[in-house]
Amino acid sequence: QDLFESPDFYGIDDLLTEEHILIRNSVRDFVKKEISPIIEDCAERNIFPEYLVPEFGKLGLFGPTVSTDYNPNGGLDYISYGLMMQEIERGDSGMRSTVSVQGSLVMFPIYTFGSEEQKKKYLPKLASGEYLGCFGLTEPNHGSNPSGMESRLEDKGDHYVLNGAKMWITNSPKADIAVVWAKNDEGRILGVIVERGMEGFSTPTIHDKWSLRASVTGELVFNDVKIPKENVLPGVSGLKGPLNCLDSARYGISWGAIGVAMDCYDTARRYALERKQFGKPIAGFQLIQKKLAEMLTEITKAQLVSWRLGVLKNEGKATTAQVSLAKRNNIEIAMHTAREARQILGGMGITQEYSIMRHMMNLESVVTYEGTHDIHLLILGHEITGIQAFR
Ligand code: TGC
Ligand code: FAD
Repeated sequence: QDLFESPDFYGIDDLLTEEHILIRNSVRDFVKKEISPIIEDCAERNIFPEYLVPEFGKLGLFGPTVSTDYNPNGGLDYISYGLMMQEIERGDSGMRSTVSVQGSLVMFPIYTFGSEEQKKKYLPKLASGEYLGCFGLTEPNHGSNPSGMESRLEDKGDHYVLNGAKMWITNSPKADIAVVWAKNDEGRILGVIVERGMEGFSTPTIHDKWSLRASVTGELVFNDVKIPKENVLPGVSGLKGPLNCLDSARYGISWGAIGVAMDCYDTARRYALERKQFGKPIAGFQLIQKKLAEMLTEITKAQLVSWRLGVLKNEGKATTAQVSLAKRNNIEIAMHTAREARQILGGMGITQEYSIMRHMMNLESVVTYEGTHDIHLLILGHEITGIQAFR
């Protein structure tokens, strides 16, 4: 049963508009009714609840910042988007993965770099959830360093031929389309839209994950796939194409991590008030209070970071390094909160009766994808010193 009560120690709600609160509450309600009741079972059985994809579309979760010209539920700001991610990830990081890949990594590049025909053809179907998309950047030999990618687009005059492989791709086994990044004959990175059914294109599933078990992850394999020239994203070339998309997704993840931390904090607080040892509720012991006080402190700081970053994004001023700080910090505090919350629950903390252990396992992916914890530290180090320490 989902009894969640949201902590709001610094009155962050006062910084939100009525529309923000309405959006936040409708997604919170959806999570309570549609995600919380099924998610432990899906995670245990390693099942992606695919039937929720059109429901996410109806709720307006896909690409909310895309203009209403292509998305009837679009035209919203980045705070609305962040609040959606917070609520969905409170339900499960894998559900937020599905939503943020579709919105930030598939719709965003088509909307930002695509031709008018591409926008009209794909965006409405992605917004409604009729199509599911995925984003192929990482390769078996190139994760943190995508500039080394080996996937190739060979120019054959009226079309390209794509060869190569992508690894660890969220949604890939179920996706109708993939936005894929590969190098052309000049070694320049281009984005192309690959459709399921194209000859030579396959999407094997990656099995046996202990993390994000309710999300589906796979490979993208390209064997001489003929790509029509009209499937190339005309508006960008170079690594800045995919990195631009990542800025949007990483921002959303910074909010999502707050949702996880809130869920763990709230579960631990309620449990500590009910559970008695040595004749009194464990919430009455100083060591438990220290854990809860520190959790609330970190959640409050994280809320302020993401809210301010959202305002900067709305003004078009947010920098990559600011996004890195928020993603890195908020996942770290979510991981710490989850670990401390699990301890407050004692033995019960490792069971499926509570969401904490599932969140803990999920966060191991969240701290790795969209740039690892240490890569974000190096992005900040670069910003601070002007010296690049990646290579
Ligand atoms: P570097 O030399 O720094 O930059 C290359 C070009 O890109 C430009 N640039 C950006 N442009 C827009 N937005 C950004 N955030 C940008 N950052 C850099 C830069 O100006 C340059 O442009 P130009 O015109 O001079 O070519 O690149 P580098 O090769 O040194 O790499 C930098 C580094 C390591 C930070 C970067 O490659 C990186 O972020 N690595 C981490 C890889 C990563 O995050 N992969 C994520 C894969 S997708 C994923 O995980 C989805 S999970 C989804 C889910 O399930 O939720
Ligand atoms: P590596 O890059 O091999 O890194 C291994 C370790 O080395 C890390 O600790 C890293 O921080 C460290 N390291 C690397 N370089 C440096 C350096 N210069 N200095 C110091 N330390 C360094 N990718 C997509 O393109 N699309 C997706 O949809 C997608 N979904 C994913 C879903 C899941 C569940 C997971 C786990 C991953 C997903 N990824 C996706 C891939 C993800 O982005 C990569 O796993 C991530 O970027 C790290 O790459 P890697 O796993 O190859 O690790």
